[in-house]
Parts: sequence; C-alpha cells; structure tokens
Amino acid sequence: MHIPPGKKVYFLSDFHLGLPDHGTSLAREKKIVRFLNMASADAAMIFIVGDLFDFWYEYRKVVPKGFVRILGKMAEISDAGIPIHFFVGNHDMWMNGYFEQEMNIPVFHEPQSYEFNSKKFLVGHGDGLGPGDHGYKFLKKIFRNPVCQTLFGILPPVIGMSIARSSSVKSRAATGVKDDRFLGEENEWLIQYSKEVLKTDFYDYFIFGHRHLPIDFQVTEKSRYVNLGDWIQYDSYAVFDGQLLELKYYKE
Ligand SMILES: [Mn+2]
Repeated sequence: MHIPPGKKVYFLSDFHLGLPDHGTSLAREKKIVRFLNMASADAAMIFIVGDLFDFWYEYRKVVPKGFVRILGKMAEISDAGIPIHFFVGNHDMWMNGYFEQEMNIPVFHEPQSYEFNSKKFLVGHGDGLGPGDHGYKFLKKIFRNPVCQTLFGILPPVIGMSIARSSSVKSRAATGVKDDRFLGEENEWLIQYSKEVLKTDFYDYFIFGHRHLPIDFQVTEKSRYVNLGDWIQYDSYAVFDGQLLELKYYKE
C-alpha cells in the first residue's frame, strides 16, 4: 500500500475496555474515541492490535453489552473509507464474524505482514510468541479449540461471562507488576521472537501489543521492534508517516 504525503498509518492496542468498572472504562473509551477522531483526520489506515476489550465473546446471535461509542466510531471510520485492521488479543480472541459483517473490519488471529512505502511491517498482538510461557501456550490451545468454544457458547451468558471475568482478573493478578519495566534484550520475549523471524524474513518494523509497556528497540541496524504500550497507563501509539515510524503518547 502506498501512503500519500500527509497521510499516516496508526497503530494502537490494549484498551481493555470493561476494566475495572463501567465508569472508569467509559471515561477511557471516550478518550480513545477522541484519539480516533484526531487520527481519522489524516489516517490512511488504522491498526487496532488486540485487547480492545477486557473480555469479548460473540454468541451466535448476541454480543456483550456496552462499548457502543468505540464500535460506532470504528464503524464510522470504516464507512468513511479508512481501512481498520483488527488483531485479536488474548482477552478478545472469541470473535466470530461480527466486526467483518457489521463494520467491514477484517479480524486477524495471527501476525500479518504489510508493506507501506517499501517498508516491511510485521503486526500482531504478540501473545504466545517467542520462547517460554508454556502455561499460556497450552491455555491458548484450549481457548482456541472449536469444541471448547462451542461448549462455552452454550452456557447461559450470565454464567459464561462471569467465568470469563474471574479468569481475566486472575490472569492479571498472576502477571502482577513485575514486568512493568524493560527486562533487557535477552528477557524481552518479543525481541527474541523478532530476532528469530529475522533469520528467515526481513522486516523494517515489528509491531506488537500485549506487553503493556511502550518499547522502541533497535533489534538490528535495520530493524526495529515497537511495543504499543497500552491505554490504561500510557495512552501510547505508533504512527508511520510514510517514511518514519514514531512511538508517541496521546496528550489532550
Ligand atoms: Mn493486554
């Protein structure tokens, strides 16, 4: 895709809407909508790279309550002809055609390659990539198993949603705050993953979320890894202006 002069590509992730309560989440949702308003003024394309919701499960005929402002804004931007690409995160992987049908927004479950103005990008949420984390990788297999998903789907939503809510809270408690700082090149698993990919494929930019920590790291002389941070603590995003990629912080 060619990005014309004056146009930009935006990347952002990890809003975790729904967390920790309705009022706090709504204030955050409104802020993200204001950001999207600003971005859509000069966006050629917008990437939302996972964990938009703290929990999302699409039943066959029903979707979770709430989130009308951000969904409305995404629909409006998409209808205006600005493509939005969505990547599921580990908190909202249970998507099943709603974004595609309702908003014409494609949903990706794996990292994807893009080329903008001859720069190569690898974009994905980032969960389950790189070395280690075998516990999560095993859970992810269960979460993505069609039989398990169907069984969850036939539970009454009041039960399903409360199981999900408590496991989402537990997964955060388990992560804690110990990873709230840069762990060094050897221990940042998405840096290790990027290096592994570079052995066979070249990318100028690796763009991931999931880490909840804005990171801009030069992996090799020619390749950078950018972590998008989150919209809970940082209000961080990345923007590509056709030549350069920058990690930025939204300030009102
Ligand atoms: Mn997240």
